[in-house]
Parts: sequence; structure tokens; C-alpha cells
Amino acid sequence: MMNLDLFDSGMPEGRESLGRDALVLRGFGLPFVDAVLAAVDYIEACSPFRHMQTRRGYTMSVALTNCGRLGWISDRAGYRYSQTDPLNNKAWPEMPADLLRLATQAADAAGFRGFEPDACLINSYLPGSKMALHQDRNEADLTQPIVSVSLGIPAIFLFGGHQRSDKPARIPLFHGDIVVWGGEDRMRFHGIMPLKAAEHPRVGARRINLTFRRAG
Ligand code: MD6
Ligand code: FE
Repeated sequence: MMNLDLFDSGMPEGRESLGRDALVLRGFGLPFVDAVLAAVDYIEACSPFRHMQTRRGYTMSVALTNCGRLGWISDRAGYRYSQTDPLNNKAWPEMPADLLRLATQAADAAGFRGFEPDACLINSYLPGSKMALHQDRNEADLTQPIVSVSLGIPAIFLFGGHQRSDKPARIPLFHGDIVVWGGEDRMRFHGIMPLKAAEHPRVGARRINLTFRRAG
């Protein structure tokens, strides 16, 4: 009888609703893992992972890089998108075709057709790294969703409300999981709990997160 209850839940297997316009696609990225890791190697060779400063002068525990026409950066002047990597003043590496394909297929599967990301932020977390609750509000087109791909060791994603003080849900994210969110959920506060020490057979003792956006 348990199976009937699962079928009756309204969500097909492998999809978990986080809100009206937000969901987790469990394992959707698994067929793309080799291509994504090769793309990250290529991107890192041009624009390495680095720890950025916040406006308040703190160093982020997460290291990041970007690909695509626009890249997310932070320094003492604040957060923004930049066409160039501040480390070398050159354009960010182009978005590899495999990454673009993964992002648009995940957006389609979530019901957001016509997603055309121009920015891919890549975060690297080690055990202890975290991401404080925040809203993603620097993108020019807030009608387009965000597609977020998790690889490597697990993390607990905090998914809150529209006020910083709203108590967030805790959603574990695993290797190959994808979160897609847009619409009325696009501006919800979210973050990542400090990562527990773990080892992933393919990715090692770290978590890689790629977020695709329409930034410009
Ligand atoms: C992370 N993600 O998963 C951090 N933002 O490492 C984010 O901040 C995020 O996953 C917007 C949409 C999806 C996300
Ligand atoms: Fe975010």
C-alpha cells in the first residue's frame, strides 16, 4: 500500500516540491557528471577558484569561479556581475555546450521553457565551508529561474521565506541533484549549512555547486 501512497503524492518520483515554483530534481545531473567535471577542469585552468571578499571585509569560506558572458563577483565595493575576471582582466571562459545543455534540460523538466543562461557561478566547498542566508537579487531578469547543480559531498540547503527571519526548511542535497526555482519563489532567502567532513568517490572531499542564471 505504501507504493500507492507515493503515487498519490502528486509529484513523480525523483521530484520534490519546495514551493509552487521551486523543486529538486533528484539525480537529474548524474548522466552529465563526467562532462561537468571536465568543464570545471577547463574553466579552472583559465579562471581558478578563489576566495572573494565581502563588502564588509570578510573572506568567503566558499571559493568560486565563473563561466559565461557574465560572472558573479564580490569585493569591498559589493556584489555584482562582471564581464571580466578580476584576476586577469580577461573575459570569463565561455560556457561549455554541455553545461548549457544540462541547464536548459533541467529548466525544461521543471517547466521553465526558454531558459537562456548567460552566467554560471561555480562554488567549491570544503568541509566547514558555508553560505549565509541570502537572496539572489543582482540578476537583471528576475523572471528567469535559477538552475543549481550539486556535485560531490552532501550539503544541507536552507530554504527560507521572503523575510530573513522566516525559519528555513532544511533540504539535503546530494551528488547529481538539481534545484530549479523561479517565479514566486525566486526571491526566497536561502543558504548552505557548514559542510560535514566526507569523501566522495568521484569528487573527493569537496562539494561543487554550479548555478546558472540570466544575469544580463
Ligand atoms: C549552493 N546555492 O547551493 C548555494 N542560489 O551552494 C545558492 O546560493 C543558490 O542553490 C540561488 C538558487 C539556487 C542556489
Ligand atoms: Fe544563492
